[in-house]
Amino acid sequence: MTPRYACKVTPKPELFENEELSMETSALVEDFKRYYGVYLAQDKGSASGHYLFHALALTIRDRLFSRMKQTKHAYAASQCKHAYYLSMEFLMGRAMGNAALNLNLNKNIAEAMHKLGIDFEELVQQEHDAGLGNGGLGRLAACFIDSCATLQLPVTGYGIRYEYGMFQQGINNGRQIEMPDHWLRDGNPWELERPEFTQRVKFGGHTEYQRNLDGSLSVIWVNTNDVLAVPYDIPVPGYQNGTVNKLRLWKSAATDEFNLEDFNAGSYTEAVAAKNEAENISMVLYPNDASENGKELRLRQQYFLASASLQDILDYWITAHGNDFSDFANKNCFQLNDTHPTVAVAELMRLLMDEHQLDWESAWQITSNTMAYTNHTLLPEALERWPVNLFSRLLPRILEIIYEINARFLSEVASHWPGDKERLARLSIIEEGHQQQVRMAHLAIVGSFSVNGVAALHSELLKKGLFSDFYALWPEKFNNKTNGVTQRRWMAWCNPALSSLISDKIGDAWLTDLTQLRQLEPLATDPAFQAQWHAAKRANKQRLSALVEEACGVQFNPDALFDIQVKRIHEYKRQLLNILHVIHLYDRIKRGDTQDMVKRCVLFGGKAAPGYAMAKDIIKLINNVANVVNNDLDVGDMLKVVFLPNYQVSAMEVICPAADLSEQISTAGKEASGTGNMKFMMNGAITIGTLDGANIEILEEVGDENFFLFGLTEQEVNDMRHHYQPREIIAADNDLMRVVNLLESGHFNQFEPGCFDNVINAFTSPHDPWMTVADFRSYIDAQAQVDIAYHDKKRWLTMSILNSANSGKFSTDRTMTEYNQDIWKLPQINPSDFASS
Ligand code: B1N
Repeated sequence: MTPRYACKVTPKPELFENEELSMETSALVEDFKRYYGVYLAQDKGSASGHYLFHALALTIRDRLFSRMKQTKHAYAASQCKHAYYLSMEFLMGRAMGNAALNLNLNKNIAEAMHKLGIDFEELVQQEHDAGLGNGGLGRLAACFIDSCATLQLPVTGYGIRYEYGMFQQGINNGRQIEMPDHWLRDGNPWELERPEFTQRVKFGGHTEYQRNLDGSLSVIWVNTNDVLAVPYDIPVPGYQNGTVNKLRLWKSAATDEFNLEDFNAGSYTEAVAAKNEAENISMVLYPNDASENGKELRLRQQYFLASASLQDILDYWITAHGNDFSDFANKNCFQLNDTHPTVAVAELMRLLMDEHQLDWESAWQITSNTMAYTNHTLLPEALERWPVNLFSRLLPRILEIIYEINARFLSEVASHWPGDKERLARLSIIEEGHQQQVRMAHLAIVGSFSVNGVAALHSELLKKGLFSDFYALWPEKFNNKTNGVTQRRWMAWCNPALSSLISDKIGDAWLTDLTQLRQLEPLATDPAFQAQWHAAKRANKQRLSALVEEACGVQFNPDALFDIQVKRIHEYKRQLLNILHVIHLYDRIKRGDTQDMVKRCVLFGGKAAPGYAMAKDIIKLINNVANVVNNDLDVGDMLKVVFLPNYQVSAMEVICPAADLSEQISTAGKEASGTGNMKFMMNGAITIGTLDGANIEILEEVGDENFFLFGLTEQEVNDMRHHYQPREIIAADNDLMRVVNLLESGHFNQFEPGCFDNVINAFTSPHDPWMTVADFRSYIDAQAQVDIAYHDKKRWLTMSILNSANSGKFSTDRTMTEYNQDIWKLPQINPSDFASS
């Protein structure tokens, strides 16, 4: 079994002094009993946490759905503009605690459960994470819709209801093993199936011209293999404001039309088996983060999401406006979460032209004024391209439309840069070559009125590099929207100790206006406040220690420095640099050179894409180093190292409140933004980091005396590339030489000789794109500064408080406000203003 992670909400004891229950608490008790005893047919003797969890979830769900209905009525009554967040991933994590907090039922529920002799904290841990995402991009989508609901913005999320989410990670002999995540096995109490809104999505077939009654020609897409898309709605509650928005996830299903030919030929079972192909579409999340998923099934998933969502939105429009689309672009906006749903550009054209008889110009006006594209990566391996022949087989009508979009676009390019053939080739949506490809990012930019990156540096690099030709053509489309995270989940819910301390001092306005935390600044050096801050942090460190002990069998000393790197395992994120530092510390301890060294507990966590061999080798290396270090008597508790298996949202809820040091050490220019960096900062961890992604903005907010900066800049990285000689750097640096010698001598793999050769060859090669060795010295020096700072408890606490105090910018409330002001332009709608009698 993979471990489950606890996240505690400790109700204050004074809650229970009054035996008299409030109306709300009594209602919760009654509803719970009814669900448990009647609906789930359990009695007191039943010991299964499963039923207790479900009874409480259903109790909470009633309250969510009634508000969701009111919110929907308010949006309809106001006839306001609406935005749709189209994303292949929504990494929601657990819902119960968040719902309790946002409905302001935390106290009542704890009270009601206490009355029934149930521990709310334990119940919360029964919930399986909804892991419908890989990492940052999917979790960002979840934080976005949380903030939109809190800001009372009419925004709906559209995604896929994968049967299997992100795989569960186990560790066997230091190596990652993957296990299926059948998260729906025990049922999902938070969703509501809406079969009446089922859509049909076409695949395959071919196109034909058809002459209309008026003599004009139109295109029909025929002989298709259709798949049904059945929606499931999940409530997205705002923070104590009556708004509950909706996340609509599509499940694929076969049509009832059996292949009659097969059936008549006696192949009944074969005909039924064909259903599999349809049902496969929403079966599994592709587990690749920031790298391409060039499989046919993936393109099917993308089109399935785009087509079902757009048809759903058009149906809703037609119910109110008939076939009049003149106001459609003023009332709708689609935000594309990376290129993954970008086929929506062509699909909206198809629906408007082929299904609703608009001409090209009108359809293009609508499409290019409603689509907005967010780019999340500069890594070339993550840029989506689909072979033209795959497109023509799977989506022939869509390919025709893409060709036409491209032809019209290229003629615009030709008149802008007459005679510039190379630029034409560079900009084209179709990449020529031995196999033609559709460049999805180009389709997204051409089809959208807004293109944004996710941190200041990233957005600048898009304009300067990857998209410079597009920027020259349409500078007005480009903008930056620095990412954020929701402080409701990432402070209030997961760090009650720190949150109640903060609220005691400055009130609780920070829950919806994170810049309020700045009021903590004057308290940063206050000894009494520091003592309370330290106590909260220490309690959180104990909570994490218990988890580490249970999952890894290693004891973390809560007074040691907690040094943490949790994120997907990827070479550009440089977990390798971190483990080289660990080996360096180990080497120093073995040499007796422990002057100024602090006790450290180093925690790694994260999943490697199943096909990414180097990332998996890095996991193995971390585990082997951990094994040697943790079992060396000379090391004692000076240094402990663990790889915590199965890192996921609910694990981060325990990890980030306990961190002292946040490792954000990617090669400059490679991490688009990062969002874990923000969760750590909010919870009072200090960052050791490079000038990359949102680190730069974190540094700007907190000041360089409260941040451990190291490493080459993006410019320096690119300059050094041409004359990079890691072996020379190693030879000139004694500490690094000793680390590399330890690795090459097989010290960490005595029973598996050679198993780290690939890793060693990669980082010592002059072609290492991640330049790990180039940043070693400056990283080690910055880590030595960390030790000096941690020795000085008062200084460290000041830094910690100032990090939290200056994290206000990194709330998704700010991010969403900017998306809304610059891109969506939605009104705020308060459902209570539209309450119907
Ligand atoms: O998106 C996050 C950023 O904070 C991270 O820096 C960035 O790496 C991440 C293909 C991706 N970029 N691209 C992906 C995910 C899944 C997939 O199939 C690419 N994820 C990011 C939020 O902006």
